[in-house]
Amino acid sequence: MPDLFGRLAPAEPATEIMAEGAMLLRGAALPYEKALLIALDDITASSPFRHMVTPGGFTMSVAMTNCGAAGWVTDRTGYRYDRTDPQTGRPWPVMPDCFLDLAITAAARAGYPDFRPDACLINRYEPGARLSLHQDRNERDFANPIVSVSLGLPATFQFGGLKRTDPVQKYALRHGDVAVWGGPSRLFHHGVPELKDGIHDTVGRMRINLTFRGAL
Ligand code: MD6
Ligand code: FE
Repeated sequence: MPDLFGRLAPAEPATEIMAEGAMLLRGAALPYEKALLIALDDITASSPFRHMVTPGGFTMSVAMTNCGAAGWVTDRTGYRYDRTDPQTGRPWPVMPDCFLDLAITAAARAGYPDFRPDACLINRYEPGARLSLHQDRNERDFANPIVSVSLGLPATFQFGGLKRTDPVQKYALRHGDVAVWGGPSRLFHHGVPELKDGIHDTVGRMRINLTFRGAL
């Protein structure tokens, strides 16, 4: 039924295909926004955001924490998934139901109905923070997609190919957007250039990214 202005409400938010197996579900996290931000406060109270060090000795500009059975960590010895938070010595906080529900629903909409994440890496970008072009390849089974949720300030997402030198496409990721990533593009290179300064109404002066994985 068209509204007063003749507009038809979409049954589901718009989707864009980024590559074979990779989809952008615009606004798919908006119904979960409040629940996600409340749950995030609980997680960071137990396992705070921290700037990890790469095997090469560089401190990352993106601050990270995790929830779920395993968390992604890096230090001088390498990248890995760890069942305990090395900073607290305790298991990572349990994955909240609203995180799980969003990840499973989004994956199913993108064609991955069997996805059950056991890890969620949480990235916090403050203005100037960036993540250089990389592949996500520390997970055990690449049959699992990755579900990536953007909250807060907008960012540019660079999306390349299997080779580091493949041409890169750019997508604007906004508050509530969800990218789902798997199949033939599971190992494509991707990155986030320097976050521009700004203030988001509900999230403030930062961008939060939740990436759900089947790690173990
Ligand atoms: C980010 N995301 O959006 C960083 N990885 O802040 C990632 O590195 C990423 O968005 C794998 C799949 C989707 C992603
Ligand atoms: Fe990644």
